[in-house]
Amino acid sequence: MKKAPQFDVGPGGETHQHGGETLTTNQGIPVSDNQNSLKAATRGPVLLEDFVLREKIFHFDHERIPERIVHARGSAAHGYFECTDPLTDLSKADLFSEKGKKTPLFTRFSTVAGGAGSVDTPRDVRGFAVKFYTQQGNWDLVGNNIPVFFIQDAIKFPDLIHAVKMESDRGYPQAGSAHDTFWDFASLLPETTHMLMWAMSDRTLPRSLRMMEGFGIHTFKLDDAKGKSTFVKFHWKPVLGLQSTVWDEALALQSADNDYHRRDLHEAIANGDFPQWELFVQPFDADFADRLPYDVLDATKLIPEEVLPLRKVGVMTLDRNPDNFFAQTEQSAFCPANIVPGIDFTDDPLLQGRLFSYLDTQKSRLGTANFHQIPINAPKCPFHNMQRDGQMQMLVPKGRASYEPNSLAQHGEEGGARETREGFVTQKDFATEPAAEKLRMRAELFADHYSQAALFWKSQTDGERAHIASAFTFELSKVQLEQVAPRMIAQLRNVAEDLAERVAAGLGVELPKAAKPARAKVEMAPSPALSIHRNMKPTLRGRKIGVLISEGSDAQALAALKAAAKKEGASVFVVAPRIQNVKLSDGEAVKADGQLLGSPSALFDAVAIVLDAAQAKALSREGAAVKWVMDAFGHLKAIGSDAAAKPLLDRAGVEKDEGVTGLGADFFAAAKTRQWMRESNLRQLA
Ligand code: HDE
Repeated sequence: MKKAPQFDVGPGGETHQHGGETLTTNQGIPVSDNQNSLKAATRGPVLLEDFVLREKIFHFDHERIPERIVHARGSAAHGYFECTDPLTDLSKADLFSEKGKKTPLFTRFSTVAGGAGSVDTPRDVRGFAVKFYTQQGNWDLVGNNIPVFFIQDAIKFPDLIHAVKMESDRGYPQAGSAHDTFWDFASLLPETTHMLMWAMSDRTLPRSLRMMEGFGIHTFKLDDAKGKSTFVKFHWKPVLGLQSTVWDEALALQSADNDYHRRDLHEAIANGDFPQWELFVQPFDADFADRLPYDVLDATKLIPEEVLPLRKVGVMTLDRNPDNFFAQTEQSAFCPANIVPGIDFTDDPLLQGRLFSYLDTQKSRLGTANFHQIPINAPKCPFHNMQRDGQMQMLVPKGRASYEPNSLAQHGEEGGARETREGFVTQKDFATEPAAEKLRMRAELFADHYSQAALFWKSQTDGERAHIASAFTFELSKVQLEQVAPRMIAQLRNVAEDLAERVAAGLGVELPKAAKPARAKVEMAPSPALSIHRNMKPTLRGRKIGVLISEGSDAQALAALKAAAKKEGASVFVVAPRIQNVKLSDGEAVKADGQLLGSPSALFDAVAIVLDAAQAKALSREGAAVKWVMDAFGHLKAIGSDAAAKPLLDRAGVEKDEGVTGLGADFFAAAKTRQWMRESNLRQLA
């Protein structure tokens, strides 16, 4: 008989089924026929006795678990964190203790509003959750790609999410905030204003998960070995630099590739182009916090890098795709309460609410209090305690000691694990007074809703401001409740008059009276670090160049383009009207990577056109080719071509500018950035 399936433990501690050539049931019984159910006669009926059929269908019927109530759509990868600059002066956390120390981790990126099967590219905040498997237990830094949040107090979270998700009666829209209930809620809650500015900026349209920042958002604490605590904010910066798409391009991507971000992450890792982020901290003490005009326990506020510089701690590298989406990405269970000695919470009321929410949700999603035993969630250091039993218990705790204190060890039996001085200790919270009364209140400075929204606006380039004003206009244009847009614009007047005016003009409504602020705004100096345009890297690393070819394309020009792109660290995707057998000028028949109709230029960072004159003329009568070029121009991308492509460029309305180049070095220089100067001629932004 052939070998039965074997199980072993993978590099991440997961159990793999492998090696068995014989198909068996879950009980290990070899299966003789996987094509036909067991019937009483050739034409049936099917017999209840067919345990092979029943087991197979039973298991299939239970394949799904509840999706996450928020952040349902996500993509993840394994990797490691390498400490480059130890933090021993501030924290006793083991992962920050030594230069070169590596800690394995699992990172999941997500959108917030859409269901698990929704598209990757709606305008939405992105989750950025990292599970560090440290030697002192798991630390989950469950953050977002925006450094602030919509609300200040956990009690408003269900309202926020109910407002943004599909409307309760009609079940739409999926994955988008441009609808009545979201803006009804947001316009009534001025504390959302700062985050709305970010949400309406290009931060919510990332080009790639690999090209976005991440933030812990809340103020946390670091505890050193002597018991001293320091406040801290956590920041991730992508080594590839920040990069976003433009709105029209994001819309095009929704039809071009529903899995745009998931595919991009997976392919990059599969190709050995491992994405990396640097981890920074912003440490500060209580005196510093007291001097700020805002409250560091308010998650709608950030501390500009220019006010408090970042200190680098290490680098995260994602170098391994999940082996199985369900077992790892879907079953991963993050929890902000997973913390290790050396890192600690603060009294931020949003964080405090999160500390119990996530355990709860995992029980309802994964069905058992033993979800921590699922390999992706289990610590990679030893873990022992007196907890026992429960559904899906996978461990086999030995001995009688499931209580403590016990004296079994003194009498020669296994006594079980005990507490340690090295264990997690909550440091005295030096920031807040012990509560004199029990209050349902917020601290005074939480009432400042506009200072940092204005700071964000001031810190953007003109082009970015136009995008923000246009996004507000677009989203509010979708709102049918007439009271909402004026109410929102009334809030925006407290952020910046010109923003409010532009949105009102864009919607064609009268400028309403400004909303009465709960607290006067303070002036803050602009923070260039908050702009994407100012923080993009002029690089082709990690970027994709689309090349349009057809019959008779110049083989040499194509080869030269590919070689130059490779040198710059970019990948090349060849597009042709037909995939197979595209005969180049030298007679060689090549295979394209994608067909023109299914590979719109929105998928690429820059495009090149390598066509002979006859083909360029023929394609100028082909809608898909004209749109390919027109969109590349409209999405502010570099377009490289030679003179032969002119009929196609003309038909697509391409006007000569710095981004419309030949096929040589000029193309590669232009391709490293977006052609922002083009935008004001192309669309009427608010
Ligand atoms: Fe979450 N959040 N959240 N959240 N959150 C969840 O936990 C919740 C908040 C964030 O890739 C849920 O496992 C409450 C802020 C990410 O699996 C749930 C509050 C931030 C992820 C939950 C917040 C986040 C979640 C749903 C207000 C940025 C995805 C499924 C107090 C710092 C993690 C799950 C992953 C997931 C609750 C606010 C980020 C329901 C009650 C602020 C990245 O427990």
